[in-house]
Amino acid sequence: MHASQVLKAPLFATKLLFKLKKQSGGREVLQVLRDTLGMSNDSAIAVGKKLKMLASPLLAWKRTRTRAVPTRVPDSLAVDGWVKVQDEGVRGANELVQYCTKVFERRKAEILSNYTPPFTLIFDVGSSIARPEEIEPVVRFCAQRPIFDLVTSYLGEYPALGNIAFGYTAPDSGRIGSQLFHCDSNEPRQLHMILPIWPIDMESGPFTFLPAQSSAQLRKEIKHDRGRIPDDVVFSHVSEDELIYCTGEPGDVYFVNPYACFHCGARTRSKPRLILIVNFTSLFQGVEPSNGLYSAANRKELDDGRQETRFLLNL
Ligand SMILES: O=C(O)CCC(=O)C(=O)O
Ligand SMILES: [Fe+2]
Repeated sequence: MHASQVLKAPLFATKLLFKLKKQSGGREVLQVLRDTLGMSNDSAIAVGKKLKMLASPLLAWKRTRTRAVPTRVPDSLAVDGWVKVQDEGVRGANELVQYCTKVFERRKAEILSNYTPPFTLIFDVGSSIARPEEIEPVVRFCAQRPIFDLVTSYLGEYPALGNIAFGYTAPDSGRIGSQLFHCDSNEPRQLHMILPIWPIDMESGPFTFLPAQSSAQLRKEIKHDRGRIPDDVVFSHVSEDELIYCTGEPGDVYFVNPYACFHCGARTRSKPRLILIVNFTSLFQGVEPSNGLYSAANRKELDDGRQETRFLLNL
């Protein structure tokens, strides 16, 4: 190590501490631990999470006191990292579908002209939310008790909203990026909520995943740490009929842990796909997304005073 690096270290550490206190800085931790010191991705994100919790002990305590939540986690979710919602009392899925369809129709020309595979993201969330009122119905849907409680029980802490991806994919879309098998390797305890806005069948590129137990086995066999995996590698270890395809009708709701389950999607063939994928995650996740709702500068505009919403948005 150079003398100049040694001198800079305290400044780096101080800046990092301030970032960690604001639930950011995970990328820097990863860079040092994984990329410089050679730690595995999993260990590095675990340390990142610990550091964030240590930097905000009161907040960490508040968000992990979840004993009051009565919901039992269904077996398939507990064991295999996924569930298709049946009759857990979830309301408003059809209304949300109608709403999303309307948004698509209203902005169709712009969405189609901006399209690049694997999808155009229709809600514009970056470091701030371009049109907070546009995503308000989605946040309200996520904050309803059956969903909030189920996710809380699974995560073991109150969830924060990460990305909300309302995505359009044109037919015959190809195979790049998230169309290849991968795990979202930033946080072990997270869930995607997957909702078809248009009907999804095998022609319209369903979200496709390998359940958690088989994924764990595959991870071990190929010594996977991170990154995308070519199909031929996956299928030399796994039979195609082990995969689960999130096909279905508008308003169906799936939950899948995208860390525990290898997945890919948007491999459209003859039909386009319109889907809503919302990520529920830990506020202290090892590596934070650049477009997470819980860190968007103007998320306060979505505050409706309800406790669930406030947890989801980190208000
Ligand atoms: O487009 C898809 O179905 C997969 C997207 C994906 O990998 C993800 O949301 O984590
Ligand atoms: Fe993914």
